[in-house]
Amino acid sequence: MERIPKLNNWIFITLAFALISCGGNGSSGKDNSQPNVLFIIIDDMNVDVNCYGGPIKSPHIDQLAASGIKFNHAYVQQPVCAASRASFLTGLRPNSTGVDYPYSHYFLDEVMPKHGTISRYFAGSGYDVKQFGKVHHGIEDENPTFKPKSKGRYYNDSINLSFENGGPKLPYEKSYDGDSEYADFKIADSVATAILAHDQSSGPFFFVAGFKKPHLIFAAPEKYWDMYDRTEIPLPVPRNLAEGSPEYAVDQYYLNQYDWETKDPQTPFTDVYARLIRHAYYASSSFVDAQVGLVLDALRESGLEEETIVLFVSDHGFLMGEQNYWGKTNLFEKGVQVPLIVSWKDHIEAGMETKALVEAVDIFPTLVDMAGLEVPGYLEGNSFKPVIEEPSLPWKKGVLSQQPRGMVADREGISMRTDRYRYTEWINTFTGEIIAQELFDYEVDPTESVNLAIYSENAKLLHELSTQLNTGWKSLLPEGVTNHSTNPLAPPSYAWGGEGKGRRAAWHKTFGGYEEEGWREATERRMSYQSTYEK
Ligand SMILES: [Ca+2]
Repeated sequence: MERIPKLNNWIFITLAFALISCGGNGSSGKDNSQPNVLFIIIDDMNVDVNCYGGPIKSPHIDQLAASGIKFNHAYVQQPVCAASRASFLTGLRPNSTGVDYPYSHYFLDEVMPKHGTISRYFAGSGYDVKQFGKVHHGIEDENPTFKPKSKGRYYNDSINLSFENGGPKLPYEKSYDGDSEYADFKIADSVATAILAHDQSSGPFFFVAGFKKPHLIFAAPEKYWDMYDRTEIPLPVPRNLAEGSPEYAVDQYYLNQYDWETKDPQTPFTDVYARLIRHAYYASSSFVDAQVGLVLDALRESGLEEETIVLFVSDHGFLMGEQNYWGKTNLFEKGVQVPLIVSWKDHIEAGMETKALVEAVDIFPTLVDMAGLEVPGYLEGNSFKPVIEEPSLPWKKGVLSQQPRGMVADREGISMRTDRYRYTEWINTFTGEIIAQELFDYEVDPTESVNLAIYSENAKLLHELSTQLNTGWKSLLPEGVTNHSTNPLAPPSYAWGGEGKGRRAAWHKTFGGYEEEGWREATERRMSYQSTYEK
């Protein structure tokens, strides 16, 4: 149900605060009219949570949704940790960040120093900024005011011990330890402590709470497993890759990382094993839901709910056996759709939801806009504050996600979601040639079981959608909304750090040269290779 929020109330309160701040605290340099921001980021949580109609028990996330507005069509720009976070933390799209996986040299050496991140923007606006847990992927933000990064291991200690002693690398674990043994509890506890210790008279806070579960391995204490009867856990639909979709629509990477039932992507899991893995993911999700609850409890206890915007999001979705696939890095609906909730007591009416299409890249401008700060012109998202004020407002015509494939990203899928369709175009990244198309119509096939692009009667529709997609994201903005950003196209991702070793090796094998020569020479060499190929 969509209802109109208490707009007048918001305006009244904003005006009242403006009057108070004009008359009062100008000399301190702190503006007490500005709201706090609590930005909660979950790792690998899809929309199978209860408040999105799914089977995962998520009472605290549900409660947050019931207290504000729930976005039923929110999408990330690239469905993998590093690329998605690089995008929404900077407010830039993947073509401008140059990040695939992990963070690229271009991003770290040029984009971050030039533009910074949402946290740095709020820090520069006088906010007390602290980041907790997993915010970026693979780096700690170097700004010394952003701390502490919570100590606590990714898994619980007993699981680490099992791995270290040569035990199987299972993708799941039922633990008999308490919540407090997990990193996510320690992160929640740090955030809660910081909220309760905050002195609002010293200025607003911008706290980022980055949780690590339900990301693999799907681990949780026993009590979260006990919330489910495994025999009642639904099986994935559709069980097989959509009829007519290319096999690289899913990449099966995750089946090679752990000791699953089968490492053969062509062999689906048995029903028994599929239910076990889903059970583990549900338990791990319910566990992180409880940690989110600790943070929300602290906010309530602090008495700061009316002064604090809460934004909850996951960094991307996750397929749980749909399309015969278990993992991320795919452009199906459940891979790119994320839970997105915004709550602000007495400013946003409780219990609203919207079907407006929004993108994770919109989060940066939205939070800045809601806080009453100036939205930087270089951002490649647009504030969706108008949708929060009017959930039925006609909004974006389409939203975009992308996912490269291969160690040197020789092909890439670019996907557009409209109100009714998903259109995905797979291109050869050297030539730009379209090598495959996918089309799903959610009015007739909500689970994406048939790729309608294979039917000739859809040729006209495919042409229209392809034209729309290739006209670019600015053409998909709502009527009357503009974006004047003009950022340079990033060079192809040249991977940084130990995690990028294999990718860098593949690059040098394909394009020649040595790793020591530096990323700029390597990316320039690849681009010249591409232009040669085009001739
Ligand atoms: Ca992730």
